[in-house]
Amino acid sequence: MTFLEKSRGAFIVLEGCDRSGKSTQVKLLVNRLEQLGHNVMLWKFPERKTQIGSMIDEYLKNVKDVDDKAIHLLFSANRWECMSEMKKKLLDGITLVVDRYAYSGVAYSAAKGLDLEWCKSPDIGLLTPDIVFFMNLTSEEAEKRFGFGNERYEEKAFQEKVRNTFNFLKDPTWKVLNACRAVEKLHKEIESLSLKTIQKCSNLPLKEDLWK
Ligand code: Z5A
Ligand code: MG
Repeated sequence: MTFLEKSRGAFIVLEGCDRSGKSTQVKLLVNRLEQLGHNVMLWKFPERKTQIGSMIDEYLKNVKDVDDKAIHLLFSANRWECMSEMKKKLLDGITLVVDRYAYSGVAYSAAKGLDLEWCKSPDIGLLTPDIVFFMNLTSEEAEKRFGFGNERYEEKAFQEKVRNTFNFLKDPTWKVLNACRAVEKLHKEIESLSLKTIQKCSNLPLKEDLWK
């Protein structure tokens, strides 16, 4: 644990299946928090700009095939390589609003049939979010949103398996939101819970104990 001499930022994560509105809400939240004068930054996983991230990008765009276990470890390594920078920003008082995290890592790999505990293991000990918003979208509503794209995983049967794994991973600290509602309604709820979280955790130590 890292003990604090000044206020730290909050570590806020949005998770959910494809098309559930994560990126839409992450952007709205960051803009709103900036308007309110908070020090805030948007972060997204995978972080495609690093060397590991570019291998992941090629995999997702079907440019390259990678063994299921190897790509799982690359997604995890991509989070680990960002940890020290994220930690520094949080300790500098910057709130991070993060689009997908280790829960996506486990949900997509376990949906391929990999053992759930094995999938969790490389991410054990990452920073634990202060709050996870889970965007809960029915598969019918997901299909209405722009159809599925060209990236790997964007296929209905696979998405059902991902949904089931997310349900299995859910813990009582998650805020499960009905993602079928209007963008603005969801935004208001996320904003209000985020502001409470920022206040609540400002003097608490960072936790580096995910799944420990
Ligand atoms: N992946 C993995 O396997 N392992 C890992 O460790 C990690 C990720 C971190 C890339 O993700 C892939 O990587 C992903 C998981 C895997 N696999 N897939 N497929 P990505 O995050 O880069 O994917 P994306 O391109 O950002 O899409 P997305 O996340 O699926 O979408 P979203 O961010 O949840 O939704 P959105 O872009 O905000 O909205 C989708 C559409 O719906 C858009 O037209 C919006 O205008 C509309 N929308 C949004 N909200 C609403 C509401 N409330 N009502 C109606 N319409 C709405
Ligand atoms: Mg997105």
